[in-house]
Amino acid sequence: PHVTRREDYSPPEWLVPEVALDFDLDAERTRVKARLEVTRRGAHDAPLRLNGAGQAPLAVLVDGVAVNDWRLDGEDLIIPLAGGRHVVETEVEIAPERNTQLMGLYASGENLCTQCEAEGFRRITYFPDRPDVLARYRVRMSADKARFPVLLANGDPVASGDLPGGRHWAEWHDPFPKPTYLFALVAGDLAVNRGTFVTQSGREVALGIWVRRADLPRTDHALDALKAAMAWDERVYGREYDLDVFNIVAVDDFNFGAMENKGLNIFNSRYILADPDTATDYDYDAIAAVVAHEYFHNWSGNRVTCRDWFQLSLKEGFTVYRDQSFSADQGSAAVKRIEDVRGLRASQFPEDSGPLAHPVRPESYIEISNFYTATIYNKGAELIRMMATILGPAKFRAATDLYFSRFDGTAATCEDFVACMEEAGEVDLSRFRLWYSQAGTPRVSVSISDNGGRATLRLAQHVPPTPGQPDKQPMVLPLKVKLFGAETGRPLTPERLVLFDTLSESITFEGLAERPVMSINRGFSAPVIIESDRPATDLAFLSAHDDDPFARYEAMQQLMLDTLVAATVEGRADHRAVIDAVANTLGDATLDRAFVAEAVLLPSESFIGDQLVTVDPDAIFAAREALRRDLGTALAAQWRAAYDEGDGRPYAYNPAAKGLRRLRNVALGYIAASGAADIAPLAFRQFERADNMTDRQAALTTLVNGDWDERAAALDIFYNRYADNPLVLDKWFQTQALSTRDDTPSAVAALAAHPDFTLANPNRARSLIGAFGANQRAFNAIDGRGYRFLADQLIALDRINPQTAAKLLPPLGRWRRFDTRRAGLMRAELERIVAVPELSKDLFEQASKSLE
Ligand code: B3K
Ligand code: ZN
Repeated sequence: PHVTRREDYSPPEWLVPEVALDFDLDAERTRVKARLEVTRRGAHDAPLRLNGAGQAPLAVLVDGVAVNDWRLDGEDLIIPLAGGRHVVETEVEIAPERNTQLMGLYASGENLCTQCEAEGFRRITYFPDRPDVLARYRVRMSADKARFPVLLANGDPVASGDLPGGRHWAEWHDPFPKPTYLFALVAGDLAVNRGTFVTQSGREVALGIWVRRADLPRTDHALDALKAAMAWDERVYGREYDLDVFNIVAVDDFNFGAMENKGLNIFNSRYILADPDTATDYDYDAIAAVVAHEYFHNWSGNRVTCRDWFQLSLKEGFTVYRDQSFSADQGSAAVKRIEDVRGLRASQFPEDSGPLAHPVRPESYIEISNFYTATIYNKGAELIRMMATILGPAKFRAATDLYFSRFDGTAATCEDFVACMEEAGEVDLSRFRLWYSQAGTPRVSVSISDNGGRATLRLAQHVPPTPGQPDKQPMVLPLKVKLFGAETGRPLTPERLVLFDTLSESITFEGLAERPVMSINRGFSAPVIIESDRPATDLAFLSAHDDDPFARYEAMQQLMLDTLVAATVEGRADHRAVIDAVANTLGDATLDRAFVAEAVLLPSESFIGDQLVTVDPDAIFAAREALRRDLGTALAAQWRAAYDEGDGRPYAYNPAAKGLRRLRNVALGYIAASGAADIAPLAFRQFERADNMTDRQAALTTLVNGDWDERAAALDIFYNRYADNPLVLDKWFQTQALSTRDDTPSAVAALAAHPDFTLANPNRARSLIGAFGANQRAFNAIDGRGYRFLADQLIALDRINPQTAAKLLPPLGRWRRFDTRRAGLMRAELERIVAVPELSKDLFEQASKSLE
C-alpha cells in the first residue's frame, strides 16, 4: 500500500477559491453537481488533479463545455487545462444508504449526514481533497420535503423554497474559506433546541441543537455547555464567534466523538444527549468537554487550519489543551488534572511504548485515519501545556494572539505555532521541538541525598527506542519541584521550575532546616515517567502533606503502585502503608470529596502491567483484588460512612454533588471487595432506588462483578427499562464486557450474538469489543479465546467500517509485553488478520505494524 511521507509535501498546483455544490438528495441515490473555480498556482503545466473515491464522473465540463479529454488515475480525475483560470464542473451519483464506512455522505437512521475529516469529501465529489486548499462554499440542497424537512449546511442560510412533487430546496453560504474536511450537510426530520449568544462585540448568534423530536428534553446540558464555551473562549483567549448561526446535529452512527465542521458541528449522540436518568456524571462532563472542544476548533482548526495531515496535532493538541483548561475552570482543577493524567497513562503511554508509537508530528502514514491517536491528541495537549508553563500565562496569551492573527485564514504547521511561542514568549524553544519529532515517553530517574542542611537532587533521563527511532536525544523537561521538611511537613523551598534538558544534572539546595522530602513533577508538569527511590514513608508523608493536590494524588498512586508491583512479583506484600495512607485521606474532612474519591482508587490493572517486564494479568488481578479486599476490610467503618454521607440526597448536577456520588460509589466498590455479607442487597437497593444513572450504573457494575441472584435481576430490569435507548443499552453491554468475573470471555462471546448487538453501529461495537479489549485479565485469558474473538470481530467489522475496526486493534499489538505463550497466540491472530483478502489499508496498517 502507498505510504504518504511528511518530507514529500509540496504546495497545491491548483487552488479552488470558489465552489458551488448542488445536491439532489436521496438515501438511495444522490446526485452531486460541483462547480469549481480553479486557478493555477505558480508556473507549471500540470493538469488539474481532483481526488475521488468510489464514484465515476457522469459529466465533465470546462468553462461550460463538455469535455472528454479527462482520464482517471486510480480514483483521481485528471483534467488537462490550458489557461491559468477555469470553471470545472462535474456530476456524480452516490448512494448514502450503502455507505457503511460512515465517511462521506451517509444515512444514520432517517437522516442523511456527512463526515469528511480526514479524506471523506472525495467520496462525495471530485475535489483536491487536502487541507491546504481553502474554498468558499455555496451549497444548494433539494430533497423530499416530508422525509427531509430540515436541510442544513455550513455557514448561513440564504434562501429556500418549495419544488413540485413534494420536494423543497435550501441554499447556504459559508463566507469563510475552508478546506474540504470542514464541509458538512445534514438532511432529516429533526427538532431543534434553540438558544442565543451575544458575543463580546454585541453580535447575536442563533444557536441550535438538532436531534430527533423524542430526544429534545435531553439537549439542555449541551446547549448550556456551548454557551459557557463561547463565553470562555472570549474571556480566556479573546476569540469571538464569527457567523450568525451555530448549529449542532446529533446522530446515532458516528465513527468518533464529534466533528467541528464550520458552523455545523455533527456529533455522536452520546456527546449531546443527557438527562439524569440516562447519563452519568462522567457522561455530563464528557458532553461539556466535547461540545467545548468542537466549538474551540472554530479558531484552533477552522480559522487557522493545518497545512497537511502531519500537522494534525497543531489543531488537536492545542484544542484538547483548550478543552482541558475549560473543564478545569468549571469545577476542581486538581481533579480534572488527575483525570487527564489517568487518561494519558491509560491510552497514550501504552501507545508510546508499543508497536504503534509515533511522534506528535508523524513522519509517514498509510491511512491518516489511524493517526487520530492519544499521541496526537493527548500528548499533543501536554506539549502545549509545557510551553504554557515555560512561558507563563501572560506570554502564552500573547503568543496565541500572535498565532491567531498571523495565520488567520491560512493552513499552518506545528512549526508556525512553536515559532509564535518563541517570538512572543521571548524564549528559545529550539531543543523543545524534539517533543514533536521524538516518540516515546521519557523516563526520569530522580534521587535526593541529604548532607545536613545541604541536599543534592540528581536527575537523569532516558528516552526509550521506538519503531524507526533507535537513538534518542535528551528532551527539554519542565519539572516543577518543591521540598518539604520530613519532620514538620513545612515547605523548605518555594516551588521551582527546573528545565531539565541534558542526560543528567544535579541541583543543590542549601540551608535546609530538616531532612527534605522531594515533591517532583508537580501538576504533572512534564508527561514523563518518574522513577524515584522514595521510600513508602516519604510517599505516605507527601500523600498527607503536599500542598499541591495533584502531587498528593501522585504520591499515593506511587505508594499503591510500589505495593502492587511487589505483590505481583513476589506473590504477597505488606499492605499496611497503603491502608494507613488511604485511611488518612478518607478521614481528612477538609478535602474535596471528588479528590478523595480519585485519591483512594488503586492504579488500573493495565497501568500495573506497564511497570512490569512481563505482564502477568492473573497475578496482577489477584494482587490488586487482595489489596482491595484488605482496604475494604480494614477501613470498613470509613467506607460505610462515606457511603452513607452520599446516601438519600436528591440528584443535583454540581461539583459538590458529583463528588459525593463519586466517593459513595468508590466506597460501594470497597464494601463489595471486603466481601461484606449485605453487599448484594445493598447494591440492589441502590440500583432500584437510584434517581440518576451514575448511582444506577455503579450499582449494576458491582452486581455484575459478582455471583448473586440480584445480578441477573438487575441486568434484566436495566435492559427492559432502557430497551429503547441505544446509548443506555451500550452501557448494558459495556458493563458486562468489563466484568471481573471468570466467565467474562464466554459471556462476551454470547453477547456478540445478542439481537441488540450490531457491528454496524460504532458505539455498540465499541461498547462490547472495545470494552472487552480493555479488560486486561479477561481479554488475555491464557487459552487465547479473547484474542480469537477480537480478531474474528475485527475481520467482520473491517468489511463494514474499516476505520472503526482499526481503532479496536491495539490490544492485540501488545504481545511483546506478555509471556511467550500469549505472545504467540496474539501474533497468530495478527497474522490471520493481515492474510485476509481485500483487507482495508486501515486495518492492514495497524495489524502489520503491530507484527513488526
Ligand atoms: N476533528 C474530529 C476528528 C476527526 C477524526 C477523523 N478520523 C473531531 C475532533 O477532534 O474534534
Ligand atoms: Zn478535535
